[in-house]
Amino acid sequence: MSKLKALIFDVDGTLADTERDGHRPAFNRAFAEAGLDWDWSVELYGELLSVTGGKERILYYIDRHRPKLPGEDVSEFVADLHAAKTRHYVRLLEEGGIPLRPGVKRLLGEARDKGLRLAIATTTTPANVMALLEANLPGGASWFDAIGAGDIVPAKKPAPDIYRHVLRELALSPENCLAIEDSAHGLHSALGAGVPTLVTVNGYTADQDFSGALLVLDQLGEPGAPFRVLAGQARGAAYVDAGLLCALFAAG
Ligand code: XBP
Ligand code: MG
Repeated sequence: MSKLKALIFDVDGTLADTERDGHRPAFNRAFAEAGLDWDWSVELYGELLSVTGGKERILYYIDRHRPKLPGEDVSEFVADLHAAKTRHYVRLLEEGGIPLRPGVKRLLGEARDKGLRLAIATTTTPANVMALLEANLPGGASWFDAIGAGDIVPAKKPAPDIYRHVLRELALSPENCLAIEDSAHGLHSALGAGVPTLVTVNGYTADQDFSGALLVLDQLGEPGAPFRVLAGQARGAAYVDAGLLCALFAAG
């Protein structure tokens, strides 16, 4: 395998566990604000997460659960609802509601110290990325050479578009990069662009199929708080650091 030059991080579920207690309540607050009696439970949201993109997820919900919606222009209705949801979500992040997952801040710092470039490839709305970083890593957005997010590409994950976009922004080949993802959609998107991928699962994705991943863990881990290996070889490591990632690459 080639030399590792950059780490490309997914956001939701990877940098932070944002879906259950972040995006989901933000959607529900937007629905209530619009006078809708829609309420996405933790369980229903797990079903809806099969669709990436908040606007696409609302459309899927309408199609599957609320087909009798008044015949107004649904796309405009959904766009307005999603904009309200994003306002609620950003506010929730600004209130410090969602911390970074274990090991994320440490790994970002180590990667920079080791001269690895950093990037983000996510389906979520750009404002959400900036709010999450600012709340947890003030000024941290400048650590990333490329931030590919939301509607910047025509097709969202599992399509490879967002990873291909970030690779172009980095001017790097996929084999010089490592993606860090949380979901099967994210893994397929990265692999579709030829980017080797490490997966850290979460409550919504633990049972998904991660065939093709370099390594599947329950989290990145911290010194004294080891990860659990779910698939692949961790070479005796107890937490993910830049050294392990470079060793995984060197092993080929
Ligand atoms: C996860 C998504 C996003 C979020 C909601 O993105 O699919 O749609 O669930 O954010 P990723 P928006 O795992 O690629 O970070 O409502 O802004 O889409
Ligand atoms: Mg994700």
